[in-house]
Amino acid sequence: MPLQIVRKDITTMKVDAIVNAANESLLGGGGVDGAIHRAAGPQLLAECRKLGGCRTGQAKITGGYHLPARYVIHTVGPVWRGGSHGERELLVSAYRNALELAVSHDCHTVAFPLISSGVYGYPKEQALKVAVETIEAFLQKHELTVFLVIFDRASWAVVEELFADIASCTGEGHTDGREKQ
Ligand code: AR6
Repeated sequence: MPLQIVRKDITTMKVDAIVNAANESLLGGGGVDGAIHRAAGPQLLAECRKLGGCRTGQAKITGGYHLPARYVIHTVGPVWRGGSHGERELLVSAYRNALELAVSHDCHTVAFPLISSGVYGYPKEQALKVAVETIEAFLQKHELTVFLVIFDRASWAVVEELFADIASCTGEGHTDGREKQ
């Protein structure tokens, strides 16, 4: 199952790497970033301090410390500024660079949150489409299992709307039907 969309808290995912939707400082924040730092413990922030930040669309990797995941891949999605400021390209780049880092660290299972769709304001439906398209394209060329982890009710409603035609939708999580093609 190369891409699965599931409704969970990403900090509980038992995968090789979880991806953090961070900011350029890499020094923590709210949303999924705050949840990951809380669950990983203070050693994560100590390692992040040594990384010198991360530009939007780029990605950096650290240990997972107290998380079940071995690694945290920190990437920075774009702030939504109306859609004509290169937001899509930057979001594609954030997913792609995180996936490349996962492969170069021999990860076989990776979990992503819906990057930029919270505090950074990227419209949820568009954020979901970019995530699915970019991950699917990457999986054409790489052996990897990817989970797209949806947390909040509003995002899950968008998933159900966009993928309503998929029979395997259970309400707990479902498989992106594209793999059946
Ligand atoms: N597991 C999975 N997804 C989660 C979790 C969780 N535990 N918690 C929240 N989400 P956001 P952004 C979802 O705001 O938009 C931070 O302060 C959330 O429902 O975390 O990329 C950073 O430091 C939403 O769908 O990230 C940056 O400053 C998605 O994760 C800024 O926010 C992304 O929401 C980044 O903003």
